[in-house]
Amino acid sequence: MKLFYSGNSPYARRPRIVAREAGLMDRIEEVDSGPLGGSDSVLFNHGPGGKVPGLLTDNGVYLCESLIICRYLNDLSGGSLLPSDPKALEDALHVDGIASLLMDSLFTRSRENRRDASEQSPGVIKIEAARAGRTYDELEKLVGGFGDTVHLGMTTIVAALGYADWRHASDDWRSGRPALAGWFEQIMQRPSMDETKPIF
Ligand SMILES: N[C@@H](CCC(=O)N[C@@H](CS)C(=O)NCC(=O)O)C(=O)O
Repeated sequence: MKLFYSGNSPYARRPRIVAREAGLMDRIEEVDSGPLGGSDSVLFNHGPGGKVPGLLTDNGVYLCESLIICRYLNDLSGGSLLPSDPKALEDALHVDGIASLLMDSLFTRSRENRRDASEQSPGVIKIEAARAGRTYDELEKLVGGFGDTVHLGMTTIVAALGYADWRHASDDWRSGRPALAGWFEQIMQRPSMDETKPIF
């Protein structure tokens, strides 16, 4: 399989962590596809999106969208990154949903911040900053209930918070959220998290 990514993409980081945690790296070649956005990108050989991540399966099928790729990798590993207990599964999906919306919110605001000033929407920036703040607070409440076993929701939190450190350092998400900060520091010791962290 080939996993198309770019170095600091939080969306691409998700399946990159999942592939490592699921023990699938011996079956995956990671293809650095940056810089993104060019009309001649190699990504257009595989579909209309031109985005990372993308996964070319051994059957030659191209999968896009981080959620779908993570689901596929989890299935390939026999479901190693989602609990089988029904209530624990709901809890893991609950966390993955919240972390996903944090990632979308952070990404939307970052893209807005990088637009030319004449094209920026202060309204969007304000709405997304408030959404991110609420989401950090919710994760602070939830993190105490996490066990030691890594699941998909945790991988998404790491990708989102790592992106926040890069693009939204002024959010200072650790401030007033000691449980989340401590959990993040701990989980970043794992090779899967460390090897994929953004460089800035
Ligand atoms: N919903 C997509 C979002 C992926 C995405 O927006 N990736 C960005 C990089 S972080 C990208 O490839 N941007 C290139 C472009 O917009 O042309 C997912 O979950 O995979």
